Amino acid sequence: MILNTQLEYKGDLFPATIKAYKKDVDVLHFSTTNNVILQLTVLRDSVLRFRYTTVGKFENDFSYAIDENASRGYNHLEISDDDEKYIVTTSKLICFIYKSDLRKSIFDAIDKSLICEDEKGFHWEESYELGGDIVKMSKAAQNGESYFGLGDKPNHLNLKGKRFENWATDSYAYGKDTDPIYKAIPFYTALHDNKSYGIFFDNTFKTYFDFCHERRNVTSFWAQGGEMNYYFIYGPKMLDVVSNYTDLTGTPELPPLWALGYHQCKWSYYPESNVKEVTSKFRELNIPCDAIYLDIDYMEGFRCFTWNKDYFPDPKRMVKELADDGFKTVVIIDPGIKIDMDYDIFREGLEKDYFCKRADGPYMKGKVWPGECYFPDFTRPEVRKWWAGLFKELIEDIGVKGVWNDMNEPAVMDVPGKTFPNDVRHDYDGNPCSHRKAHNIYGMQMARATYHGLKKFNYPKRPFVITRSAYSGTQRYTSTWMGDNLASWEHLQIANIQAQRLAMSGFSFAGSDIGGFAEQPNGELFARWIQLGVFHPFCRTHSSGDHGDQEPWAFDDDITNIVRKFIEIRYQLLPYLYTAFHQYSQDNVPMLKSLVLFDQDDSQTHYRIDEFICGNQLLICPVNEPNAKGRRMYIPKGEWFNFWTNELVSGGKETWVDADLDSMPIFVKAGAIIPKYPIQQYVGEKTIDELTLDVYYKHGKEDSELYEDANDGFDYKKGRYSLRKFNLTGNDNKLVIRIHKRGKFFTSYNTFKLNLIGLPFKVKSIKIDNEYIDLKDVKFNGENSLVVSKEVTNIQIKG
Ligand code: MIG
Repeated sequence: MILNTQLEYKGDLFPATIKAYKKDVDVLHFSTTNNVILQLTVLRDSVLRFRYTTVGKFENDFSYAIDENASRGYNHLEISDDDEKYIVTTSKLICFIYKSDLRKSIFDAIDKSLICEDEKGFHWEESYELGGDIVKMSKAAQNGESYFGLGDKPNHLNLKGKRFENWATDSYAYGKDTDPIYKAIPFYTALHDNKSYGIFFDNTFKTYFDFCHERRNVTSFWAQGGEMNYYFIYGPKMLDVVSNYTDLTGTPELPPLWALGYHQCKWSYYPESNVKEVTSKFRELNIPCDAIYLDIDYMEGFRCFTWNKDYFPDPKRMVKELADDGFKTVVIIDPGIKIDMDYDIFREGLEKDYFCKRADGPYMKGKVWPGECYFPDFTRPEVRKWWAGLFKELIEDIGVKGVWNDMNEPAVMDVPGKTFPNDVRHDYDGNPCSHRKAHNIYGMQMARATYHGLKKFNYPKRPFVITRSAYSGTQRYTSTWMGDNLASWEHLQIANIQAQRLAMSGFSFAGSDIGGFAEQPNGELFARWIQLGVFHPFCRTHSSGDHGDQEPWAFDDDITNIVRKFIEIRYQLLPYLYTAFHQYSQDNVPMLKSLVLFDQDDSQTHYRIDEFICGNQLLICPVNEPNAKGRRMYIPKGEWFNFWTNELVSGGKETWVDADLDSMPIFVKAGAIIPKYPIQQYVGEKTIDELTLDVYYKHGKEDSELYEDANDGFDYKKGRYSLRKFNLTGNDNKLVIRIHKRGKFFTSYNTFKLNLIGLPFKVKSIKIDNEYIDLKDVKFNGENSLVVSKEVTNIQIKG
């Protein structure tokens, strides 16, 4: 019913003709006769930002996602026009902006091919109910186009044919295709004609993405409010698209190395004796483990920053004893603060007015674990500062090493929508708004505040934070997990997809609850899940615990042995994983690469979901089915060595790979040099006095890297790191390795032990930095191994 006092519903509205154009260095403004302005910013030759207003004036330009250190600058920018259009040219892109309707077409500047084109382009609907616009964008889908990304969607890796929603949601026991779940990461990459581009729609309201679902030839995205504000990122390599997005939204600093170890968690380990029983068992059974988690029951009535003294009479002593045994203690902290006048944190929050309020003034009251709670407005800088300060005792005094932020979607029990009502007010860093706009970044701002607290009080050591909810950019502050999954074979597959998808969405430091959170896996499923989990950047077993135990020894001895074997492989690969983390942190390279990201030119890879590359050179494929003795998988093009047998296989085809329960398909790229540590029960248990390098022969060239530093602390930022680049070149009777070192860090070891794998010739001479070495010093016991000084720069092996 439309009353005459109401505004007239106008349906979709469109920009009219461009009437004015203005250039301000790298920012171009196109204004239409109906008050629409398109602001086009040329951030880089391959990155354009498009921002629209429908009221002739832009609001304050503010984003939680964009990293203040994002690189900016182009090599070439030229603007011209003809009767029909404006033409913006950079060294990578050509963008047409049509004068009649503001639509755009974007081309590759080199071969002039069409990359992405507006269909209706920008349009909008006025939101009479809430004010502002429902902003929309539609693009013509290109021939054979595929779509990837969007964070944590538990769906097929290739998003084509589907519609998604971004609204952070607590999703206990979600299933395949449940949408949305915990995170909102409105970034996707598209791929057609071997060229890839990405779109990051930086809008924190509820957003939607439709990939040829509503209309087969159209891709569209829209939001319930805010601005049409998106970044167009061109590759043409998908890896460059992902890296550029990651550069825009940031990467984390290096985590302490122990955070890449194995973590054990359960809801809940208590009292202290139970915690100790678990940690002692790891040491007794020689299963490496670096972190132990305390879930909500460690608190006094679920009050954040308190301890239940019946269960944990002396937390400082316990944390110290655990630390002496190599365990880092991580504790959960939720956002809800219990309404309780005898609880100092509640009183302080109330007095200082730090809690979220409803539109008309009352506090936002919601029920969570502690009962009725108020919730800090983490979108206010002074509240974040206060929150960070609350960690002083926990970290500085008690010695807790990591904090786990849960329920920060934010989750509220027993209410429709399971979150705050839309009218709740937020500061949004001085841009006051309702929960409609702040919902998707609430968890991010909580994790950010937590990170700053840990960074401050754990200094000079590095902080470790893990969050459940996230928006684009959250990866700068914290690691993440996929929330409450389920102990099923299907969920093992989902976990694999989610970790890959998060990595291609800028968020590499992620892992699933190994074995499944809800319900209980059998030993076989747990073993298969561990096998996958040890190749995820974050590796933690967690379970709700109400369906039985889920520690490595909770099944039978065979399973325990398999679990140990794979966790040991992870500990051996720590320098490899750490190097991958460094490449992520420093160069924006995702730590996991789906095959499509690894080789987009091979169309076989576009629909593969199980196989992925961990780091740059390990090809992993989990076994997702019960009773399997192996599986079929796709080996990407190139030459690969079977990790177990060192057998060489040529890729570009599907093949059967044997993998009994104590094995899984793992391949190493030919030419790779894989650094390995000895097995340790926890990071730092042993002084590393020799580093192993597994050198895989290749006919041709391959580059590898090894990054090392003190494994904690911030000295690496002052140049105290060591980065070695290995260039390997092989032919029929020769293998040459050149090593180049950078950085001022001195490793604890002086020698490398090289294992030469797959040499097609018998070694006749070895020359190291121009000196021939006596072959008697080389062990040839089926495996060629050779010890060299870590300072060597050139190794020549001849047959
Ligand atoms: O309402 O803290 O996803 O990892 O163990 C459940 C208890 C709250 C949900 C988390 C889960 C955690 C659990 N939490």
